[in-house]
Order: sequence, then structure tokens, then C-alpha cells
Amino acid sequence: MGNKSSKITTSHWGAFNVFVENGRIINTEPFHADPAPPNISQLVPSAVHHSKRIDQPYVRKGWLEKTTSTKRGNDEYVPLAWEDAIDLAAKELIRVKSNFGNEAIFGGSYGWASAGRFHHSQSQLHRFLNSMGGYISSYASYSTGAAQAIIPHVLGLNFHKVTWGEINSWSLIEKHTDNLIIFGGINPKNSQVSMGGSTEHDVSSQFKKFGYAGKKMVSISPQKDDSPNETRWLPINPGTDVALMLAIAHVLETEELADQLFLSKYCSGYELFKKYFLGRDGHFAKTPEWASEETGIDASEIIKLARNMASGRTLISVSWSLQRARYGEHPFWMACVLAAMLGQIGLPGGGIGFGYGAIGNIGKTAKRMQGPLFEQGTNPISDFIPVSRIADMLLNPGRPYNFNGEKRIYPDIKLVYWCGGNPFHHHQDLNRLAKAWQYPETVIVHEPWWTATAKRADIVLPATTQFERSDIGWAKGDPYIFYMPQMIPPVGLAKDDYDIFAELSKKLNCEENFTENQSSEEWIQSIYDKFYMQSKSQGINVADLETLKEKNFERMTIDLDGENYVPFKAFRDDPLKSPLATPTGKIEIYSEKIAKFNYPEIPGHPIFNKPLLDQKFPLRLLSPQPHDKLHSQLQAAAEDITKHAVLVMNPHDAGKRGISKGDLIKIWNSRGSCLATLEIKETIIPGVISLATGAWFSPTKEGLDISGNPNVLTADTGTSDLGQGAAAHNIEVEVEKYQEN
Ligand SMILES: Nc1nc2c(c(=O)[nH]1)N[C@H]1C(S)=C(S)[C@@H](COP(=O)(O)OP(=O)(O)OC[C@H]3O[C@@H](n4cnc5c(=O)[nH]c(N)nc54)[C@H](O)[C@@H]3O)O[C@H]1N2
Ligand SMILES: Nc1nc2c(c(=O)[nH]1)N[C@H]1C(S)=C(S)[C@@H](COP(=O)(O)OP(=O)(O)OC[C@H]3O[C@@H](n4cnc5c(=O)[nH]c(N)nc54)[C@H](O)[C@@H]3O)O[C@H]1N2
Ligand SMILES: [Mo]
Repeated sequence: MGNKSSKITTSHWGAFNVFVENGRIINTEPFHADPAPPNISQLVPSAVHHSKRIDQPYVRKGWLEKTTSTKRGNDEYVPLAWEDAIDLAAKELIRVKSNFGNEAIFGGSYGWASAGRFHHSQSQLHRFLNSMGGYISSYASYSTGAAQAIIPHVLGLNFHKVTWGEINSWSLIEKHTDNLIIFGGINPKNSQVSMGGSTEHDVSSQFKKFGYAGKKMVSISPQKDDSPNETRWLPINPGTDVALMLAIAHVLETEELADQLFLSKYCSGYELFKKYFLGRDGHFAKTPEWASEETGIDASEIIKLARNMASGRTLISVSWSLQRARYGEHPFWMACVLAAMLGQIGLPGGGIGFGYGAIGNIGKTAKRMQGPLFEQGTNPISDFIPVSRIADMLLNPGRPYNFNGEKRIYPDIKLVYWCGGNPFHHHQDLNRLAKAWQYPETVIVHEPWWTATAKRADIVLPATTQFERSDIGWAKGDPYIFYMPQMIPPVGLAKDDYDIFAELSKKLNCEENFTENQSSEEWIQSIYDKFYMQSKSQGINVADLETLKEKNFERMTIDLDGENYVPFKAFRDDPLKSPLATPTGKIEIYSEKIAKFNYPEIPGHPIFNKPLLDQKFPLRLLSPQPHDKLHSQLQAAAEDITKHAVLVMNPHDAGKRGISKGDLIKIWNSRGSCLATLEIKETIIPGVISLATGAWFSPTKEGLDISGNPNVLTADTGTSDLGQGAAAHNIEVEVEKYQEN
């Protein structure tokens, strides 16, 4: 680390150049090979050296003094020396373990943390907790909770296998697809991000090619800018996609456009399901006229769309956002049914695809190799919660709940350990979480910054950022491998998560298990060596670590054998020889298994459940991902630029309320309220507003969140008893101009 230097690193939003002078990051510049470099990196210099970095370990005063007069979120912090902090945390872990057992420790610790294969916060924490006897874990993700539950029932495959494996590549789409029907958008804004990084951001350029090729592309979404301009926008009311899909099914069936041969050979339960949408089960028919009322789309448009979909090769793309809402299982199930009715599953460029654009590397064709991995060990405790049931769990120890056909019991948690996530940013109904958060006896958090979560911990341990340590960068589907060199010394007294856990493990007598007597450098060498050998055995030539360190990064020469891979082809070619792993071996349009769960909101086939919203609040709130950030990361710097989040609203709704661009707006409902700055756009439909995630929850004494975090408004309901996923989108709210007193 000389006086002045520049090196390349990678991140969840891709690679960039980092310029350092006298031990400080002074600037960042785009990576030369990235055609659309995200602006997110611009926040790095200010955020890394920000006064909101946690400068040393702290303990919450009320916790130390064992009083209940102060609460988490409303207390002072006492600075500690590292030695004392480690001692305190270790003693507390030992106390909880011996009094209540490891099943009283919650280590789910959801969150994206930073890129880097060794200093991966989740793996670090999980390995540490495993080495001390285990923990209650969390299952699935906030991203795709409902999808991960429903898709295996319908397609017999793990959802990640569908997303990363059984999916048409961009180049297959370019070659074969005539109609790209997009539900919820394919947004280059979201494709900036990928777990571990997407290095060449090229979703926009794919759409340019599709546009030149004259593909018919329809983007069905409440917001026009959810898809590139080459698409035709078909505005829809949020939460009503299933109504549209059912009406399309109605047209396909009644106009004899459905592929009956495919439906009988490859699917089970179509005849039963048909009765539902044709209205032969005692209910009404799901006609285009009916769907028009729900969706806001003209019946004639729906008929035209259905006919289009039945002509030529059609790919249905569904964004993850559709299932991040109440009853989110249904649009994913119903989209599979529609694709089955078109009969093109298993043909190149046809069928169904989930999550294009949501994550930059989806649809890319780099060989699916195993990346460098820091092993987490095994957890002797099998109990878990669906990830977004955290507040439910804390509020209801011992209470039964349903999940995907199981009757489960919430564990009784005494200690919560979080490392690499920000639940007071990401969880729905933050005021409810704030109540639930008072229940455990102890909360330990590792964080670089004073986030809303760090401010609600009992023991706060300052963690380094990725710039303060070395690592290996690699991401699924990406052809690059990076050596991420340490750029600057740790800021303040921050330590690497690994070093914190190594110290704790000494006190807990599990040091050997956790560290295997290796330093960080030795771990990086050994996990890289394993990756190197594995890649070699697959015929992929990668540099050895010494060479990679010198080169900083390498674009691996990996064959693009994913490019022409046709999803579900083996099943289509011979459904008896290659059946799906569903009970019938076929695509389950009707699932007897799900029917037997007896969940009213999700019977044996997809249905339209009208969103149950409090009509007192006339606007519908969407809370998508921010275009200029990764979740709540680097928010210390973002807050300095814009104190409040930005609320997007149609001119019609703004006019009705007499509010204008730039006004400070209060958004509220029965669960909470927050502030945001108004932006007015024609690209969002009337009646719907959009407030991106990412703000650091900062409630006033009266409970008004001044940061503009949409999760003070969202509902903590779970998608359904099947998936129990996060249900963030489509929430009832009202707004008004904020009058400061
Ligand atoms: N309303 C609404 N809410 C949502 C969503 C939505 O669509 N709408 N989306 C949901 C989804 S899909 C997601 S994925 C979540 C995202 O939610 P999170 O993953 O919790 O969000 P991040 O801001 O990425 O949190 C990561 C935290 O790790 C910290 N960190 C970074 N590097 C390190 C490190 O090396 N060590 C440690 N100890 N900490 C580190 C960062 O400072 C940050 O505070 O939000 C969910 N919440
Ligand atoms: N820049 C940036 N990119 C990111 C992230 C980030 O923080 N920043 N986070 C990443 C993560 S963790 C994830 S999980 C993905 C999420 O990827 P997605 O789940 O696809 O993204 P969202 O941003 O939640 O929503 C996309 C759009 O869906 C539309 N939508 C909402 N509800 C409905 C509906 O009922 N029907 C229809 N048709 N459309 C609807 C909204 O207009 C919204 O803008 O994004 C990833 N990409
Ligand atoms: Mo996510």
C-alpha cells in the first residue's frame, strides 16, 4: 500500500477501479470491459471513510446494566476494548448455550453482505455457530420465498435449478423466440446486481439486438420503465397478473389455440383446472371481460395478446417481484400452466423463464462451474424458520404454524446473532419487528456501519469492509475471476468477521473446528487451490493464485456450452425416460399433494385471490429495488446526498392531492408512516406509487420514519401457508404533503 495506487476489485454490482491515496479511498472508476458500469461504486469513497462507520466495539448500556427501562433502539452505547467485547460476547454465548441449548440461538442472519468468497459473512457466522454446536437457521430468501416452495411441486425441480439451469440463454432467445411476454419487467436497473457480481452488464444490449430482430415484446407491469424501450408497455394493476393469465387461458381454450396434445402427454390435471377457468365448477368463467375489470387492461387487448402468444415461438418471462406479494405462489404456478397450454416447454426459445434481469447473470451462458467455497460445516440442529418469519418467531415462541404441508413450531430464541444483513432495512412491517426484537435476551451484530440494525444490538462488533481485507471474487454464471486485494488498512478498530469469530472460538473451545489452524491468507490459498484443481479437471484453465494476484483478474476461457442448452428438452423428448420429479412425473397443473394441505388460499391449482387491502387507503405501494444502490448498502454516503427516499407517482394522483415535484410527502397506513421526496412520472399507472427499498429506518419519537423505508408500511403476512415468503409488493397507503411543525 504505497502512497498512491489503483487496483481493481469486484462487488455485487460488478468490478471497478479503486484509487487510494495515503491509506484512503479517494475515487473509483468503471471497469474497462463493462459496457454499462453501475454508478453505485461512486458511493464507496465517502461511505468507507464515513463518520457513521462503527469505530470500535460497543455494548448497549441497558443490556450491560440489566435494566428494562431502556429498550433496543432507544438506548446509549458504552465503548469497549476488543478484549472485553470478545469476552462479553463469549460469556453470553456460553451462558445461553448451557442454559437453553444451541436451539435458543438464531443464526439465520439473512443478508447480502459483501462479495468475496472467503469473507462471506453468512458462511463465516454459520461455520462459527456450527463449530460451537449449531443454531436455528433460516430457509430460502426474501427474493424468492414463494417460488422456492411452489416450483418444485409444479416442475419437480429446485427453483435455483430452474433459474440457473433449466432456462433459455439470451442467445437462444435471440435465435428462436418470436414473442417475449414479460410479466413484471426485465429491468437493466436490477441486472446491475448479481450475487458475487456480474462483470459485463449487457441486458440493455440484448434488448437492442431483440429490437433489431423485430421480436414482439410486451412488458406487463404497473411501471413502464421496468423494461427497456424496445418493449411495448401493457400497464396492469399490481397483484392481478393471475387474472390476466386466467383470461389468456380462457381465450386459448375457447378458441382452440391450446396445445391439447402437450397438455395430455406432459401435464396432469388440465381437465380439472379447465373447469375452474371456464366456470364449470359452479363459479364464474374467467373471461377477458372479467379480467379487464381486475387488471385495467381492455378485454380486446387480452384477446389480442392471447392470440399473439399462440402464434410463433413464445417465451413467458416472469420477474421475481410477482411472487414477492401476498399469494405470490399463484402467478408463478399459473405462468407454468400458460406455458404448458402453449405447448412449447422443451423447445428452444419457448416455454417459461423466471428472473431474467432480476439478477445480472441469469440467462448468461458461462459454464456452470463450482466456485471457490468456504465450507460452513454441518449444523447439528435441523430446526429452521422460513426466512421472513423472523418477527413471527420472536413474538410467538412455541406456537404452531404451517409451511409447505408441514405443521411446525416456532423455536424459543434467547440470542440473535446477525452478521452481514440489515433486518431493520429488509423485513416487512418494521414497527412489528421492533416489538419482536425486544423479546430475545441478547442481540449480537457485526457491521461496518451504524445501520438501524446495529443501533438495535446489545453487543456491536465493527467489521471491516471488503476494501480492508483480501479475497477471491467469483460469481455464478460469470466468466471472470478476481483477486480482490486489500486496499486500505481497517477503518477505526474494525476487524474481519473471520478474526472476530476466530477469537470467539478460542473462548468457546472450538477454535480447531472453526479455524483448522489456518490464517485468512492460508484459507484463501486453500479454497483457491481446490477451485483451481476442480476447474482443471473440468478442462477449464484458470491462473494459479500467485499469477491471479499479479494479474488482479482474469476472464476465464470457458466454453459456452450453456448457450445452446434447451431447458426441459430431455423431458420433452421422452417423458417416460426423463420424467419430472413431481408425483405424476408430469407438469402438475393440478397438484393432489397441495390440495391435501388444505390451505384455502392455495387449493390444488392456481386461482386468482383478489388482494385483500384496506380500502380506507386508496393508493397501492410498490417497493422495488433501488436503481442507484444495492439494498441499504453504502447508505451512509447516499443519505448525505438525499436525506429522504424518492416516491414516484402519476401526475393524475399528484394533481388530485395538490402536491408537486420535490415536495416532502408523508406516506402512511395503519402500520406506520414515513417521509419521501415526490417525483412525478407518467411511467407509473394512476393509483399506484413506488418507493424503492434501501433507506436506513430512522423513526422519530412519534414513529415517523424520516428515511423513507417502505417497510414501515408493508405487511408481515407471508405469501401463503405454502411458501411463507416475504410479501412486500402491493400495499395499501395514502399520502399527503408533509407539514413540518
Ligand atoms: N419492501 C421491500 N422489502 C424488501 C424487498 C422488497 O422488494 N421490498 N426485497 C427483499 C430482498 S429480495 C432482499 S435480498 C433484502 C435485502 O436486504 P439485506 O440483504 O439485509 O440488505 P443489505 O443492505 O445488502 O444488507 C447487508 C448488510 O451487510 C453489511 N455488510 C457488508 N459487508 C459486510 C461484511 O463484510 N461484514 C459484515 N458483518 N457486514 C457487512 C452492510 O453494511 C449491510 O448493512 O431486502 C428485502 N426487503
Ligand atoms: N440496482 C439494484 N439491483 C438489484 C438489487 C438492488 O438492491 N439494487 N437487488 C437485487 C435483488 S436482492 C433481487 S431479489 C432482485 C429483485 O428483482 P425483482 O423482484 O424482479 O425486482 P423488484 O425491483 O422488486 O420489482 C420489479 C418490478 O416489478 C413490478 N411489479 C411489482 N408488483 C407487480 C405485480 O403485481 N405485477 C406486475 N406485473 N409487476 C409488478 C414493479 O413495477 C417493480 O418495479 O433485484 C436485484 N437487483
Ligand atoms: Mo433479493
